[in-house]
Amino acid sequence: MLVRTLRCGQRTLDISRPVVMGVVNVTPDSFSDGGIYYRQNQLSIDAVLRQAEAMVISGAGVLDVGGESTRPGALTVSVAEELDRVLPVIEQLKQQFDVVISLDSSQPQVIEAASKLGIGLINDVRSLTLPGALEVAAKAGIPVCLMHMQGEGPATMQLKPEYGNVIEDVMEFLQQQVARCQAVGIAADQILLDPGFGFGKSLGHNLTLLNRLDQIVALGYPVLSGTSRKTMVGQVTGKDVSQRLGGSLATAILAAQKGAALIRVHDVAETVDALNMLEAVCQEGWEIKFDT
Ligand code: 8Y7
Repeated sequence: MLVRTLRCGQRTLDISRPVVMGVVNVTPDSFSDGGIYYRQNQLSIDAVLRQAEAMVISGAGVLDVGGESTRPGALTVSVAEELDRVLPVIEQLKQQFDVVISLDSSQPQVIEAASKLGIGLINDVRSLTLPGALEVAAKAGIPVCLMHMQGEGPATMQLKPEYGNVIEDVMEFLQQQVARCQAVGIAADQILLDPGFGFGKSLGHNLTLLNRLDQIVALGYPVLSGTSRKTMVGQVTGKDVSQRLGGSLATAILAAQKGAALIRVHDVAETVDALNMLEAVCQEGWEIKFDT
């Protein structure tokens, strides 16, 4: 099998099979986990580290640390606050765990500070469009995940999503972002793409994008898929955010089958099991290997 790898700073990620990225939200107001690390508005780094450890033991290859809630309608947070939230957590995660640490941020100052702490991936839902973000990302020399979002940001993106052809529009946007990255010297093998499920998209848009994810994969860059516990899962299953595991696992499997390289999830252990099951069934030569 062709081994595909992603150079993430000092670490190299084997992406010849889908890698699970565990979500580490350092926000008091995340929609999906509701600020589980906060007690009376005080961040508990211990609680974050325990959760991260469980994710690593369960098989996460990447931990995605974010200090800005990007749920629909979320309020903005100051750069100082974001730095305060994420830097101590990144520092500890780097020390304690042998996985790639990804930074979920759009702010150039946060990206710059975190890259000095040795993060291995920049995950920006705004595709490095804030002034200065592209330049600090290029300087960091680590992979960047470019995500599609329609609208100005989480505050307004869900008001009225509209597309000519959602696949074509998303692919065109992503290719424009690739060109911007290459113009500042970011190598092609350091770029990941993401259709941005839930970011300025109706249910129909999200379902179409998942169904046709292979077309985005065919652009030739590793694709990150993030559907875990999202509204699209709630809309189909009729379930509240705490009851979306089954629906989320189905979307993870679909994304993996269509070629996604990274699957961003809250429920790492369950997703790893589901992906291992998928791999066992799809593996070439399994008939021989498991013949009795
Ligand atoms: C995504 C993401 C979120 C996603 C990438 C949530 C930070 C909302 N979603 N990053 N971030 N892709 N690359 O529900 O889909 O987790 S936050």
